[in-house]
Amino acid sequence: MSTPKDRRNFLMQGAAATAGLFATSSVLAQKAETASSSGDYKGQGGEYPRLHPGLGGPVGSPTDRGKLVPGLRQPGLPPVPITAPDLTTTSGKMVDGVREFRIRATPVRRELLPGIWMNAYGYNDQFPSPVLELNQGDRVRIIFKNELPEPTTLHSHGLELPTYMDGVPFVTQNLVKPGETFVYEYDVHQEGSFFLHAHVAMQEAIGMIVPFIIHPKVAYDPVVDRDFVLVTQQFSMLPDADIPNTQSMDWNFITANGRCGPFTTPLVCKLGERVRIRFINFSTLHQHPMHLHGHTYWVTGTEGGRIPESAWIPGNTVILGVAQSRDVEFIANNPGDWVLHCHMFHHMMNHMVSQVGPIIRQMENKHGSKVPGYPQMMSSAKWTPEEMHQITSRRETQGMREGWYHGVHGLFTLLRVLPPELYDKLMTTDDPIPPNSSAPLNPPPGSQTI
Ligand SMILES: [Cu+2]
Repeated sequence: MSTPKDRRNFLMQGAAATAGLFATSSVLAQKAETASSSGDYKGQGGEYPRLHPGLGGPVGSPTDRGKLVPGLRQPGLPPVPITAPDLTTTSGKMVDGVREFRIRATPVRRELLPGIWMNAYGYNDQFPSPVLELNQGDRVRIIFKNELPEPTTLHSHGLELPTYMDGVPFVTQNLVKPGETFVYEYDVHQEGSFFLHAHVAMQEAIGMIVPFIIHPKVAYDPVVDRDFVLVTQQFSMLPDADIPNTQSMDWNFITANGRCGPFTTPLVCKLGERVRIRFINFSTLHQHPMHLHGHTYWVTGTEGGRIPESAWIPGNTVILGVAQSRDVEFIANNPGDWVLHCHMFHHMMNHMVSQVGPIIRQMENKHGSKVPGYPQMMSSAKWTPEEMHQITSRRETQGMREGWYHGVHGLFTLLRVLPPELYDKLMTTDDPIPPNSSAPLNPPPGSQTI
């Protein structure tokens, strides 16, 4: 796991790698014109409202829908470290100039929802794996130990490396048997949102993915203040089972970073920041059109790395094909709690049960309750107070609208865009924050249903 010392070293290396290049960059001059943390952005190419929604400059201009508006972070710093809600991150350890990670393939139990546990495979006893962070240009060494009861390998998806490091059983290497260790080592010249995974279909279907984020030598321009990772997966875990059926062509749980909504932990940022979200889809069968409310983002990267600015696409829904990654960026200039979810309707459920409509209504009448079991009993409406407490007691959810969790299911999480004072109170103190502190932030008079 990443220790504070590891993280400091990682940041220092990044700073050393980038400082010289930044000093000669014309980006610096442009950043100097950036507005302070309050007020609109006024810089080269026009204006953009940082604290409220707005189009910015004309289509095609640098401030068009916030396209090239930088974050509030000072220029010249190394890339901002990854935030992966519900996962850990590590930048490994530098050993004789090589960035070294120790990865163990392990059985793991994961609580997808309060009280609903899945037995799966992961790495370093986590599910999904810790997120690995490294720098473009690193030589990386992955000391990979197999602690599973079956053979496996570790494939580096999309990396341009020597074939004998590619981790494909039989084609490029022998299987790594239980208890054995294999060392993967190669130079990394790419940058972007990559991932490693087992290269055996049944093991992939039971969750074996390692997010592998390669930061560029020079922080991308425009600079972001937040860099989130969300890994999407799907599983078929039928009633009375706690192991996903990896042969199934069906599914009933879809996860973001190993949890289902509303147990997913919200992404939290400050109003006015530039935010990047890196989506990685490691689902067995399905695309996920990931939709963000209240904002327009630009699609800035794929599993192949950064997209040139001229080819960025604006939108609010980006399709993640299986084994694809997509990076999106935007200025979080619309305060409030915004859902971020897959828009395939059956992916907005847990256990294939909608939280609205006839099934739920049936549950609430005395006849429906005579049929216990699947799927009637599978609803947040049936959670115990202790299980509900698991949902509502998390710090990142404090201050949201009361009962918010009834509207968040399946491949669903939230982006919370908070005024700086509320953000600081939430994330840097333990002060109680009453419900309805953030959403709606400013309900216009008469806007409520009567
Ligand atoms: Cu989906």
